[in-house]
Parts: sequence; C-alpha cells; structure tokens
Amino acid sequence: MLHAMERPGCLSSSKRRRGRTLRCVYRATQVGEDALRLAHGKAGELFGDFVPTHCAPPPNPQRMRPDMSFDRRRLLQLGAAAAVSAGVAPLVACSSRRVEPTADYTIRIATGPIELAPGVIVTTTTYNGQFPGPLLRFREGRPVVVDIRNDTATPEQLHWHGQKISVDYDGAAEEGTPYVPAHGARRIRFTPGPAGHRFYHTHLRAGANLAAGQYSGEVGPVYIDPRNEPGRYDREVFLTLKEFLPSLSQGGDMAMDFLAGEEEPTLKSTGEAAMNASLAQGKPHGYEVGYQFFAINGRMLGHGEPIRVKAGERVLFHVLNGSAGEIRSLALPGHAFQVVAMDGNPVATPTEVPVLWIGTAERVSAIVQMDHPGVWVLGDLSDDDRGHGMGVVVEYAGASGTPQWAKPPSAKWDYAAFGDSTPKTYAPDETFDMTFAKNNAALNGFNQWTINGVAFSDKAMDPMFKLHQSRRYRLRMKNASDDIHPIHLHRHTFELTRIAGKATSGVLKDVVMLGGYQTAEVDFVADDLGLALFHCHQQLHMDFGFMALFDCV
Ligand SMILES: [Cu+2]
Repeated sequence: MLHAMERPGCLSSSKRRRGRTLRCVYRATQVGEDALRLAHGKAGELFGDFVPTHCAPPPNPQRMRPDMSFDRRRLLQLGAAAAVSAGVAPLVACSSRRVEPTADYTIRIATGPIELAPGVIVTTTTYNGQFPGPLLRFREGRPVVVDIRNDTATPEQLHWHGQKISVDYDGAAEEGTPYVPAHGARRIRFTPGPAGHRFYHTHLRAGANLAAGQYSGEVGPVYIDPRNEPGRYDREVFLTLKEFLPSLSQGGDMAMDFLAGEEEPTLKSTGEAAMNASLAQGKPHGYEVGYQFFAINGRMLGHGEPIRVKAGERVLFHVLNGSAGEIRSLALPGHAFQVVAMDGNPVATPTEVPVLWIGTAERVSAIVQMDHPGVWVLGDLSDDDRGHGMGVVVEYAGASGTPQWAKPPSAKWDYAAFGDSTPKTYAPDETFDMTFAKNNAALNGFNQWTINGVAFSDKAMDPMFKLHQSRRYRLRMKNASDDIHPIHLHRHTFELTRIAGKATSGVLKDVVMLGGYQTAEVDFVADDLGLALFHCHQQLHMDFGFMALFDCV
C-alpha cells in the first residue's frame, strides 16, 4: 500500500491561478519500493477482457524514452522507419489456435508518488508511474492494440485527444465509451490518425475534487508519424507542461490580454452587467484554481536534465500544455520559434515568433535554430510561475554557468499569422451559433457555464446539435465572459475561418483559445457517425456546464 503524504496545511486560501509559495515540503514513506513497483508493474495480473498471448515478442526499449528527446541523426542511422515505428509491434500468429495480438502499449493507471525536485514529492494518479505518461509513437494508418489497466478504485476514461476514432474508444463517457473498470482493464484496437502531435489524458470530471480529472498527472504525449516526414530538423524534443497541487480561491481570475484582436462591445456589456448584478447581490467571484508547483516533463526548473544542444542545430520542440486549466507561455532568450504545426497539424505559413502561447490542451510544434550559445532558461513569461518551476534549462555544448533568463519582446498571439496569406473562403452547409456565458458563483460558489443558455446536464444528455455525415459545419462562437476558453471538439479537426473578426484559413486544430468577449468561427466536416463531445478544456468550466454533444447521423 502507498502511504499518504504528509501535507502541512499551508496552502493559502487566497491563492489565485498562479502558484506562489514553495513553503510546503512533502515527505514520502516507502517511496522507493512503491515507485519501483509502479514503474515496472506486476507480471501475471489478470486482465479484464482478453487473454494475453504466449508468443509475445520481448518489449522494445525504443518504445519509451524517458528523456522525451530524440536525436534525428541517430534515428536515421538506425533506419528511421524501423526505429520510429518501434512502438508498433507486429500481430503475432504462433499456432492454429486463436491468439490475441500482443499489445503495442500497456498503460497502467495508478496513484503514487512523483518527485518534481529533491524533497518535493507529490502523490497523484499517473500513467505507468511517471509524469508525463510514456510517449506513445504510432504510425499513421497502422492499427494498434493498447491495454489500459486501471489500478485505482475509480472507473476511468482515457481520451485519445485529437484523433479521429470511434466512440467505443475515444474515451468520453458522454459519447458512450465504456469505462475502464476500477481494478480492471480494457483492451482497445484502433487505427491512429491523423498524423502529428496528439496526446492522451483522463476524461473524468472532477467537480470540486482537485485530486481527480486533469488535476491529476494523467497526461501523456502521442506522436503519430506521418507516412511522409520532411524532417528538416536535427533533433526533436517533447515537452509536457503541467502544474501540481491545485487549490481553490475566490479572488477572481487574472486578466490575460495576449490574444490579438478586439473585444466585442455587446458581449462585454452583457458579460459585465451579469457579473456586476451578481456582485451587487453580495456574491463573491466564483472559485478559481491555483497551483503550488510547476514543472516541464515532471521536473521543476533547475531540477531536471537540461536540454543539451549544439550550435547550428535545428531543434524541433513538440510542446503540450497538459494543464487542467492554465494557459502557458514559453520563451527562450535570444532565440525565436518557427511554428510549423499547431495541435499536430502543419500550418499554412510557418512563422517565427518570440513567444509561444499555448492554451490548455493545445500543442505547438516549433523549430528553434540554435545560434546563440550559452546556458538559457526556456520558461514561462510569468516570473512567479517560472520561479516555482515552469521552465527547463537549455545548455549548449561547451557552455557553462548559471542559466540565464531575459524577458522577450512583447508580441500578441495571432492564430491568423500562421494561416494562408490570402484566406480561402468556404460555404458551410450549416452554421451553428453558440454563445458562452458565466453565471457567477451560481453552484455553491462555483461558476456555472452555459452554451446558448443551457448548462450541460448528465440527466438529459440531449445532443444540442444534429449533424449529417460528410457535411460541412460552421461554429460561430461568441464569448460573453472575460475568461479565455480553450474550446475543444472531440473526434474531429476543425479549421479556423475567422478569429476575433479576422478571416483566416489554413490553421487546422482541435482546440482554439477564444478570448474574453471575443468571437471565433471554425469549420469542420462531420467525419464519423455517433456522438462527439464539444467542451471548454478548462476542467473547472467543463465540469460546471460548459459541454454539449453533437450527434452525427
Ligand atoms: Cu472555459
């Protein structure tokens, strides 16, 4: 059994979204033994719904690389196709009897300790006893078998974010995906796609339980290798950004105004009137979530292995914001990011920017030309967040000294900058208008969120919109709140067609940040039959109403 961590009562009730203190020190008992058990798993445990084969090939060490860094030249030496696709084992046929294929990957959900820095150990639920979960490399179009084992007492949902797969496997109870039973297992088979940087995460709702859902460590990256990879880079590095030890506060949220474009005056007046009426009734601001510790690839700044580079290299960073609700920024002093893909999809116009802004669940792939030797901090623009761990050291070969940080030039984040220089225009078959609004502190101090006046109901589970397969739909979204919402649609990729009033095309995503009192329009083709969940990816928002179902018939 794992022993509970000692948790001094030092989380301030006034903490806001960004963590402040490092005064808490957590001590674990039996950490070594339990961590070892979690990392390697127990052989011979029963699986829920399949029979393991006896003619399985040995595990391939190339499948899981804990440093999340890949030297492309070495991969090419090894034979890129073989090495990159090593995560895809062949199906095994060893006799005339029916034989189950070996799983390409086994994901084990369990609660245990992870060490973010020396003396900073937190207990959380993870995949395979590590944070982030192992990088899963798939090959576009090649079927895979994944075993999901749940060693917790809670039924689980593992969502394959950004992939177009059936509701049986997508990992959302609202769509009808079966749960992975508590202390049970589920084997799934699907064909990965589309190619690019995807990820997997729990899709449980947490409500007020800040140990559940994405407040936990249940996040891991996926990379689906495309059939054709241009590969104009030397090395690729996967970074998963995440906060730990959440707590609630009611101080109101920090304004973030990095998004390009203007607010809509009518949305602003509506939202502000509703908020002022609520405050006038004596209600405080609804709860927000703040965090104690910040980490990249599970290590706080200065406590993980540096990213070691050589002058002249082109390093491709695949950055995933694995947060439950935070928006992250990332800068590397003296360097620029050439954004080549967003949410795993190549952008129409690769563009250099000084800072990456990454909404909850978004991914950005960007190449950095390493032409400024030294030892640098690749970190969040917020001094507070960086000071509490949100960064990683980049160290050039031959350089030494204290890692340096410098504030980058300010720049707005404009999705349209990565789109077609002359936007294409489309004629959707149908347009849905969606207005998002907040009822301040309406649910026992939590904000209630509505789409067109309706908060998602577990009881009703009525699809809000009906789709017909292969038709093109436009979502015309209006945000009548001051929060930024990272809007996500399951099982589909959408194209931005208008962002804060500006027409665009050529930016394909599965999450888009919708700015406070701003508007956005996205188009998608109804790819697949069945239900598709639409929601804000802020755990706190989706759990309190900000969800809807599309039903494709
Ligand atoms: Cu939201």
